[in-house]
Amino acid sequence: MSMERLVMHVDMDAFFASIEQRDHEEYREKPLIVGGLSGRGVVSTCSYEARRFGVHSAMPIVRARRLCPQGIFVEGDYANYKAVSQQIFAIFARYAPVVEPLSIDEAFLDLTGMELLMESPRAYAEKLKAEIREKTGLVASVGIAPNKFLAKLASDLEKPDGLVIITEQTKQAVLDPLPVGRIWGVGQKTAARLEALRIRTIGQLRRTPRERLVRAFGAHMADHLLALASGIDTRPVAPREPAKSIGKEVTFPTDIESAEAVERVLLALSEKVGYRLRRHGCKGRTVQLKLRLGDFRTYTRSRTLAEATCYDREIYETALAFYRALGVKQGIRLLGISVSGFDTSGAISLFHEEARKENLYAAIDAIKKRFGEQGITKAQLLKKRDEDKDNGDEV
Ligand code: TTP
Ligand code: MG
Repeated sequence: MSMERLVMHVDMDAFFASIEQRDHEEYREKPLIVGGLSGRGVVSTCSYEARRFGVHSAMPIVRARRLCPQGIFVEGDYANYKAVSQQIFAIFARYAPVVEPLSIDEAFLDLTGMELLMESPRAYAEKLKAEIREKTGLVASVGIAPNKFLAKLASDLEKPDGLVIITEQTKQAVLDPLPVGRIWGVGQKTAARLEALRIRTIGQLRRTPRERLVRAFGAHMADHLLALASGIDTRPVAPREPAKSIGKEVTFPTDIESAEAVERVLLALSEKVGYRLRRHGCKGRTVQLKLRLGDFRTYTRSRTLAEATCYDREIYETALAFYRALGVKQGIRLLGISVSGFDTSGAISLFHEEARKENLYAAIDAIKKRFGEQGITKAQLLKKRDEDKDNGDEV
């Protein structure tokens, strides 16, 4: 028999916007929208005051302005948000032996076996919320449940400033009336397919005969849906293994010859690797170029930079210098770039220049997140993208 688990999910309320409201008195209690303000910019997030107008994350800024003309629009300061995130994670680390970060403002904490150390789960969550408020001036919402799916659902149920506990005894009553879209991993597509089967709520899903779901979704997906609809989720809370390197390589359908083509590929690869580094909050000191000729002879060159980087430009310039130094004359079959030697401190430099660069890349990344990695690419990569191969420990 397995021991009942106790999982906590913590998610900050309107994270970027709340930090701006904390730091600028004139933004408080106002509809505040944080996002890229350029023509193609999107909303990163907005204050709850702005949400009343229908504004939400990933919405084009242009549309947000139309919905909420009286709103205050700001670009945001990514370095500041990252620093606050580190403060919050330092607090999490003192509340649970195992913390699994999910994003810049949310994490799972495994409290299993700690029941005797706390007055009650609720009191423990209240203490955590109070400490976050005291140390950062910000508000978190918390969910506690026997598994990750229910804990994440719980933290969202009474946002902002929520604290919801779901138990084995209450889970069915909580789940049944909710729309299927609230199931983790059920996106608009799956929800529409369920809707076509006249399954709208989690309760209806739970009571659907398995065979019917198997016919529509296959056995694997059917079982997954039924388990979650019953509030069953066995995934453990696991600290992320920190990646050791992040890289990207591409094999060409036909060997490439011209220096111009090589440079274009190196630029595209640098942009991908830079984006991934930033998404994982990593900076690395060592940049490596891998180059394989048509006859399979393979060369790698790496260099350790004076300062760790996560920026496309620096990665590109290093890789390009290696390529030029190699003086290759034959056709090239494969090119790859990776960055390793990560900064463990994760500290963000406070120098102005550094902060400016981080903001610029944060804006680029918001667009990539919205439109996929192809959203912004200065270089045109080769036609045959499916030949691309990832390497490194991309999470
Ligand atoms: P979320 O936790 O999804 O959103 P939130 O904290 O702003 O609001 P909520 O109260 O609903 O939790 O994301 C955390 C931060 O990540 C958010 O403040 C801004 C950033 N973000 C983006 O930049 N783009 C996005 O599309 C999303 C969803 C978030
Ligand atoms: Mg949040």
